Amino acid sequence: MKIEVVELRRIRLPLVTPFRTSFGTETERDILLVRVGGAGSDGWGECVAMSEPLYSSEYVEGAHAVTRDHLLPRLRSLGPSLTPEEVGPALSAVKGHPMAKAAVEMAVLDGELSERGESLATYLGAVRPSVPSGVSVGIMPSISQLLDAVGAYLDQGYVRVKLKIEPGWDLEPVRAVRERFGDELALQVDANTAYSLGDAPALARLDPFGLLLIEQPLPEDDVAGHAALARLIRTPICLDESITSASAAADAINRGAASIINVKAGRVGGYLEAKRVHDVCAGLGVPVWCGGMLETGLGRAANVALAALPNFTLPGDTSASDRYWHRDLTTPFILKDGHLEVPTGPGLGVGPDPARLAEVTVSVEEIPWKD
Ligand code: NPQ
Ligand code: MG
Repeated sequence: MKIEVVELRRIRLPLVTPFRTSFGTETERDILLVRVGGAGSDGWGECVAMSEPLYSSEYVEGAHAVTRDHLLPRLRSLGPSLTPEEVGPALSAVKGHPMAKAAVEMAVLDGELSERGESLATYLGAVRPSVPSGVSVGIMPSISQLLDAVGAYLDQGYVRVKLKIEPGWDLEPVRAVRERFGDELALQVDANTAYSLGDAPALARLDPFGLLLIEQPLPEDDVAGHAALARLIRTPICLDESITSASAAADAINRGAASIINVKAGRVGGYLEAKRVHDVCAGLGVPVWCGGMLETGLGRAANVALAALPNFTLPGDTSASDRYWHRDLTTPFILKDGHLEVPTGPGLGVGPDPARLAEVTVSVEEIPWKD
């Protein structure tokens, strides 16, 4: 596509309910959006960085600064016309900042594919018209509130439940959910790095509950620890934070640290690398599922397209818009029989509703593009 203007926009969206994980509680999202304007169409990218560096080292102010000061100048040096495939290589000299890079690449993907009239799903290699929806359930003040929340999500049709856990909120919530909703419920847990290898005996107490997986029990950089833990517990280990690229995925799998992989485009630097994670895992016979970072309809659309690839054989954290938002930025994603439809329109297949966008915008920065 030929870029004529780039805009960095910050929006504020309140969550329908506070979301507590082992690393903190979120009540609203402060989101960086990237718009690349071309002759014919706009492309939108959504940066999944949180306001504080608690999930990973990135955070929204840092992502905004690195995008403006280090990523966009390199993108501009590619010349007036560029393809999505050129974005990653052009930004690779900048170390780290995968969420910022992913947002820039997503905007160019949406812009280019919109011009070509091709959907992101088709471009990535989607094989399904809809994807099964799981829901991620935060740490609650009490077991009874947790059971009410899980019951309400099951009534809405979610096909898989993930409980956020931490030391002191693990065995009892899992036991209570199993007792109330039965052994047939597809149930998994996510620790967001809250444990150490010394907690192996406590984590082994989850073994009898038939969990699909335990996600990221140990710190991001502790692949060896996860391999050791995998020999001490029966629940399959799935890695999220540790998987920063396709080669990191292959390494973790080959070292016995993970038998399932969570794929998030923001964590690995973009949807093209996310597809490579999918491909590498498929080659090694390891199933993957699509993670979530409390995205608006823009990021949600891209995640749903990604989740339609063949090796996404487990339901993802691809929840409906109303799991997080009173009103989404785009046409909302709605649960139909526990599934979300994969958009078929050009690019993301959805765009921001102008009135809603204006309502939630906090700042807009236009980046000079032409010389
Ligand atoms: C995970 N996501 O799988 C993340 C964690 C997470 C859906 O569980 C603001 C932005 C708040 C990103 C809270 C889910 C967040 C966030 C949790 C990501 O580990
Ligand atoms: Mg996770």
